[in-house]
Amino acid sequence: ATRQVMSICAPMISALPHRPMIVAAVEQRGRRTFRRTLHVRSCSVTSHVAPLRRSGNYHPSLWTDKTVQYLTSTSTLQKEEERERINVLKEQTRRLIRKKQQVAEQLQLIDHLQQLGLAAEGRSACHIAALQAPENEWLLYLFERFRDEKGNFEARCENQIRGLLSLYEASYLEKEGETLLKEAMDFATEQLKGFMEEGSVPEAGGFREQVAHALQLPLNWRLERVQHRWFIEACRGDDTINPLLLEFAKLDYNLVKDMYKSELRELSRDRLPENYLWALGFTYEPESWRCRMIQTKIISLLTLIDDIYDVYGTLDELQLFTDAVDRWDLTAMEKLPEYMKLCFFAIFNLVHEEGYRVMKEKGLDIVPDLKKTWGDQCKSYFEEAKWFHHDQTPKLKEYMENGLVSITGPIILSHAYCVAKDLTGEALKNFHSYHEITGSSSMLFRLYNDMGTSTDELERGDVPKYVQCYMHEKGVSEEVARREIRELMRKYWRELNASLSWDSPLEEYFMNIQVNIPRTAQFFYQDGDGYGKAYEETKSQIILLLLKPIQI
Ligand code: 0FV
Ligand code: MN
Ligand code: MN
Ligand code: MN
Ligand code: MN
Repeated sequence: ATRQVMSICAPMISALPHRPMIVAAVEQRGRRTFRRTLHVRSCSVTSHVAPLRRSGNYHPSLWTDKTVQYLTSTSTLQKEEERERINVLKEQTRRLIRKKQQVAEQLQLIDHLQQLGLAAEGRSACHIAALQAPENEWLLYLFERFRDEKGNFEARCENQIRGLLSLYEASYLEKEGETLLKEAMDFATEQLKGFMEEGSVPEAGGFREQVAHALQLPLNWRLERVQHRWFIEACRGDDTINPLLLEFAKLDYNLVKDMYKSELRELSRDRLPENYLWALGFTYEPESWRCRMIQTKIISLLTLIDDIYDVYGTLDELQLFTDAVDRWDLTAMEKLPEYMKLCFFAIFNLVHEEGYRVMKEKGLDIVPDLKKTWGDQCKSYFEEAKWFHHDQTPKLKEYMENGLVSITGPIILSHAYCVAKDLTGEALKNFHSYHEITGSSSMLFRLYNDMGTSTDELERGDVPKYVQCYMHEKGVSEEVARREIRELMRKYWRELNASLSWDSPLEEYFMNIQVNIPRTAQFFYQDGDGYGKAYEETKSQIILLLLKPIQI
């Protein structure tokens, strides 16, 4: 049976040699079996002349199924002890929060909890009105204080620099039209850079390193879980952080990591730590495990399907596949080329399996929404394939309308929404109203991806991406295009920040995913294609986030 499945999948495998394979039945292939697969294919090709296939030439998988299966967790006994200790620390943290009366102190505490990966603790333990004030009054207050002293930083005490650092981070929550925040951003950036250059930021407690890290990239743009790990390590000697919190954070981090490992082991037929890292970027909270599981699966499928549309499929085949998914027509499967059948089946099963579960647990039918989003996804891929095969460069507007779907933002958000723990009938009915306000998140995802991947994509033969469409339409150089696109991304960030404040039973969970999509994209694409080329930063972060515990 395996042989049969392998021969069915063979064309798919040979076209996409180094992209992840999702189909459960396909066994793990090392390089050797891989060659055998190719051989199987060449023996089983039917009479007609096979079309000339292009290849994506991605590198081989870095993580074998064995590695994933042998991921070990802490022993149960030790885990029990750690849980007990965590409970004590949790109680002490709560007391700490209650004790701090000054808003400034509370804010600092909340900030530490967030950066240490204990945000849930901060949220459930207290509700600080100041944090929820839409005008960010506390921030303006902070800024005013600096403004009064502008040009008068003689003292340069560490506290002032810390204040500036908070101002800098907070200013990235700006929305369109908040000129004061923009001023605050420029001011704080300039001041902090100046202090760094003249060496007046103290080394002690890793403070200098913290400032350099912040200047490199603001907190609001960072992948949360990666930042937690970094922060826990970076603040070891930092005496402004309560040692209780630090101990709590380390124990909690390691325990939650064990949970991630068991999720990964369960998914391992898809064997893709990289995809899991995307899902973890979208939502890291232990209670969102259901979302991580389904995201990892759909990302595996989407990556494969994207490559079929980008590289492997002929336009006729793609038309068939698009129609089949659009109509959810199982009988259309007969007409699909062999290599597409399993793929179609996998989508079909995934959607119905999840639909079955949600109906059983909540009596709600999520299947129509999921079907629609898969249909839209394939149609957007198909649009790009047509541009490519007809050698067309779309108008920017046209490219983007399509591109913010093809990048998978909406499909990811739809699945996140539908599997939400707190999904209600009311929320499901309102699903469509959320769709529109998620635009800036998907837009940023597309732009981060295009900025990071389009050079390689063009080389291997792909549709012109935003950078190229921009150069074409505006008649500017690549350098200018990239500079202006970076500005545009700032605008979408402001738009995204502004959209994060509507009411819904899902509010917090869904909002977080929306903002985590561009953060995760920024992480993967900051130095080029960190997904296609996953052996550097991506690999070392997988090791830190999923394999290597924090030294207590
Ligand atoms: C597609 O990248 C791809 F593999 C992504 C976005 C990583 C997997 C993550 C998700 C599906 C969330 P590629 O640059 O090939 O995408 P485009 O749309 O440019 O072909
Ligand atoms: Mn692609
Ligand atoms: Mn594509
Ligand atoms: Mn791309
Ligand atoms: Mn591509």
